[in-house]
Amino acid sequence: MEKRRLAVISNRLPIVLKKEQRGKWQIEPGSGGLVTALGPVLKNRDGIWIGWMGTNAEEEPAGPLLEDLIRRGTRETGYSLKPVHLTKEEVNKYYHGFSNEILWPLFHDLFSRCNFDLSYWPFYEQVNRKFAQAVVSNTDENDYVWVQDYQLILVGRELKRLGLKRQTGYFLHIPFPPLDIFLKLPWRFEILEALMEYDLVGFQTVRDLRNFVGCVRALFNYKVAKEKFMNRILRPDGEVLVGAFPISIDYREFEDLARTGEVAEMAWSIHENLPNRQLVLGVDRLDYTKGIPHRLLAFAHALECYPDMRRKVTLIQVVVPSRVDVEEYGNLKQEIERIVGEINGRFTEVGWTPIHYIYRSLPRQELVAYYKTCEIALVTPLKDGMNLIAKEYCASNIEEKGILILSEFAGAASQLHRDALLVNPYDRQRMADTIHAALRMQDDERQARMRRLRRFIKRHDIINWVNSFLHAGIARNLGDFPQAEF
Ligand code: GDG
Repeated sequence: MEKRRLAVISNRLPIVLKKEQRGKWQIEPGSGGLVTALGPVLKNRDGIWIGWMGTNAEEEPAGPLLEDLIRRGTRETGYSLKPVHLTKEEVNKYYHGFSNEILWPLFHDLFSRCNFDLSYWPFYEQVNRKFAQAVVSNTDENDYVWVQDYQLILVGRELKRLGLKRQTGYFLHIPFPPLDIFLKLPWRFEILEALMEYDLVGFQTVRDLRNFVGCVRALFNYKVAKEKFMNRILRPDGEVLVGAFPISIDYREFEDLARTGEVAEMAWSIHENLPNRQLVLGVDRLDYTKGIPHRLLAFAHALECYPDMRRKVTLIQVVVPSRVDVEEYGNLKQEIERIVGEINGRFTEVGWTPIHYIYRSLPRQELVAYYKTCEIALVTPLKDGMNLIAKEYCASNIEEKGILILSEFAGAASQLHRDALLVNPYDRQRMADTIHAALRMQDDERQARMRRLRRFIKRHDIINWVNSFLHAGIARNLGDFPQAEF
């Protein structure tokens, strides 16, 4: 593949700007799979990352200090960081508003949670234009521009409106909804048209890809040429390639961490403090798409239907604070805590509490210790683009005794369906039955399933994902890309 400079455009930069207690500004490196995966590629290609710093322009440190912090970030990451500054109103209407009150719920099939406030759209356009302007100022026409996620759908369109010629790719991290749901979006033509302004559009799964193609056919009646691994949408003034590129994790990082002495010690101490029982793990960002109340109620139903589980099973539910200043999320937190309280109040006996509830972000090592030691992972979102927890659990489960119970509505199910136990998160009875069956599964079956899951994820890791996308985007064919046949 030819070596082109890469520009990644995402809502957030891979560094976080923080004000310490004494008023001094600091930068901290961002975490997560995308940062880990793209870091080496960006370094190797003299790349740049354009994004928002997560602060309101009105509150940011003064110009020279900010520039100094950015320079430090650039030195530390090894590639250029280019911040986009947003005002408080822009953050409210583009990010909290259009992105998180309209696109997020709609694309997760939760139409009734959408707030189609008319004042959001102009800000969504305005901020996407700002990002496009940052691309104009920081790239040249030999660069490959890779835009990430639902907050920035219009960047490709805005680049064209600014008269800019760039080869562009776009990846959607969340699901793409089916036609009957997408049709409800008041800006459905604009959003679909804007997606077709990129040269390559990637989705998490073939199901998302099919939904998108279905919408294009219904709303635009464009011809779609099928190829082995991708589709080509033929517009009157050009074509766009669309494909499925299931995202993954840095497998090696999780496996290596799970093998360290510190993690082994933490894992041992978790089980030591909860003796003679199997541990079931749930880890989620606080979000209504993750199905946390449904899962807790299914666990309670299992305790009700299968009394042999009592005293022998504990559910550890980690909820990571997210979007905490949004009322809806505050309400969800209260609902979760009420349900946990009720279940514990109802079933707790001396020496046994059925649910251990943790509401904070865990250090990576501790998270991996839970992944390594818990016998079952319950990953049951109502809908999810992929769900990385499912893959991280397998990568960290080095003793290969764990069982993954996975929602059929997580993108990960499209890859892991053979060896995970699939459930419908709305079906409380089947969830309860599956938890009970998992607890009784023999060691050799557990091991065979987990071994296959681990082997698959190891082969299809995040590096493979980056390479596949760039190969398709830059070389404009998928060659031997192995993951998404349709
Ligand atoms: C979007 C899509 C898609 C979680 N708790 C802790 C912690 N985490 C980290 C995990 C994992 C990440 O957060 C969560 O990733 P998910 O994939 O589950 O979910 P979203 O944040 O909703 O991400 C999703 C993803 O984009 C990628 O395309 O899979 O479908 O919604 O990496 O490790 N990390 C630490 N402590 C915690 O307590 N350190």
